[in-house]
Amino acid sequence: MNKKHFWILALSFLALTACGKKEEPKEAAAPAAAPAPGANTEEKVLSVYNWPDYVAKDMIADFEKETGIKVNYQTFENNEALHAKLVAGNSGYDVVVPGAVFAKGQIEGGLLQKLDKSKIPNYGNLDSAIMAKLATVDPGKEYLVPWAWSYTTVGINKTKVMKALGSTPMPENAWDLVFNPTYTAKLKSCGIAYLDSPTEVLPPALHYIGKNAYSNDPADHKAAGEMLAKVRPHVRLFSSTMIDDLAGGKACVALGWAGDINIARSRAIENKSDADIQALLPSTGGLIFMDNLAIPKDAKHPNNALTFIDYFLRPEVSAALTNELSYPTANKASLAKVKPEIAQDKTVFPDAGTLAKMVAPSNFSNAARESLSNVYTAFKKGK
Ligand code: N2P
Repeated sequence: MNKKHFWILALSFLALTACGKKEEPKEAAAPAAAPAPGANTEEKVLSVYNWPDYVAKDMIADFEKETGIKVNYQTFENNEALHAKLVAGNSGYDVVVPGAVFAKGQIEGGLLQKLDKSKIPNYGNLDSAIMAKLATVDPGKEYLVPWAWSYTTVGINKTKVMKALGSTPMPENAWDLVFNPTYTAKLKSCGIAYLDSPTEVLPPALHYIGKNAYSNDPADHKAAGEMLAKVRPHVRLFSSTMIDDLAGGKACVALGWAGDINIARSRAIENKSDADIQALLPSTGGLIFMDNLAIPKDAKHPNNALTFIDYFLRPEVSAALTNELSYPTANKASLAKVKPEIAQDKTVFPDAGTLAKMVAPSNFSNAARESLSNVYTAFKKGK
């Protein structure tokens, strides 16, 4: 079975399980037993570095209360920013959350440390099909525990988009809304926002022009850059605050993450705005991503980090992330605790047919990342 199909199968299994919510959850592994006295002599502090809007509201406070470990929680905006910190070393972080697209190189580059699974009793709650697939990024499954996954796609404020398009019907392929000048020229008026990093924008652009989304070939990157140059004048924002930009009306179209687009949707509803925000499922497929908990090589508090990772793997803790922020996790034991309206939302847990069309996560070579970065910088500058 090729790479893509293995991922799809693993994720569709999860999606199906999430929908069949009838029976009571089988009792999952009991919460971690406290380590034997003296086992963890680290100072009771932990530095966590995660993406924004990616943690359930009470998780950190509950963890601190229960364990007495004080958490210093900080956020980064893209994989490139996290990677730069890891490469520089002495980041001070004990837990980081790299995307699979960067994690392979970070493991190979010696930037992460092996996880002592004897200190993660809840490890068994992970979905073995997804873990088997993650082994292509993390051979031996020694370094990563998945945090959450979703896919990069197009999000819209439907009312505004319909108005801006006028007599032009919605395209069959939603990627046209951000990459085809016929549409972007019209949507410019209500605001197009892109994610802001080479490895977020170039893979969908490559996919759109019919190339491998994770091509290492500079000629492909150049071709994607040429396509992007045509829509550059129509792009209003390179956003690291996509939730607010969509919910607050700065943008009517986003090249963004489905999870964040769904958060924007909920936020607009809470704010009683009339914005009808939707994550679309492009006919040619979105791009699946998976972000993973990992411990930097030089972390000062690896045992506290393992306690945190194990805490996250409790079914109810993982489920809170899915329920509050509409991001699925790889915690199979959490699925029975996912609210039915989330479990049944096809933009959160796409059905098997939709997943089958999506692009599986992969990674770039170091040389490719440099070429992507050059193409991206030129794209952003050009106007
Ligand atoms: C932030 C989610 C980040 C996911 N809300 C992108 N890898």
